[in-house]
Amino acid sequence: MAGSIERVTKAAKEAGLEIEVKRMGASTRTSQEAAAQCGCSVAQIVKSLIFQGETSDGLYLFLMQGSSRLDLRKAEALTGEPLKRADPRLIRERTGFAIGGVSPIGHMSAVKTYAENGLLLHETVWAAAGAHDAVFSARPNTLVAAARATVADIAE
Ligand code: 5CA
Repeated sequence: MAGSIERVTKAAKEAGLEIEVKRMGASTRTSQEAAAQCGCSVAQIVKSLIFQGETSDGLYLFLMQGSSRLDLRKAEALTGEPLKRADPRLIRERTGFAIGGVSPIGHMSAVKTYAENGLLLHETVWAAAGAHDAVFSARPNTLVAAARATVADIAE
């Protein structure tokens, strides 16, 4: 999507996070593909999962290790409402990102964000930068701060 990478770069800058967006020239749509391209473990890939509140209609972003699965019950306990997977078209409309390129930062409108505590165990993590072949690396604590994410135990 036009301007998506620029939005990520701008959001990083505004949060005081220095990032270098890398176009890999091959798909980084999935955690496995991204790990292969980045030469890191799947756990070091940040999955950006978007869910929608059944009651509020609002979107939530869950930042997970690539190797983890979101525990929906834990997630719903945090959000205080039942959650469902957001429709890809809705994700595009509200965040400005297409599935496979959803970034932890730079959304068109603010999204309430939670981060898996296990992400902080890594020295470096890699996240999507707004396109299906674009990534950036960061220290997890600075990325979590830039995303204004609440760190929690949300993995299965
Ligand atoms: N670029 C990589 C990592 S840097 C990436 O975006 N990975 S991801 O895990 O954050 O994004 C893919 C995720 O999108 C999948 O794990 C899946 O949870 C979600 N997804 C895939 N297809 C759909 C769909 N049809 N509807 C909603 N979510 C989907």
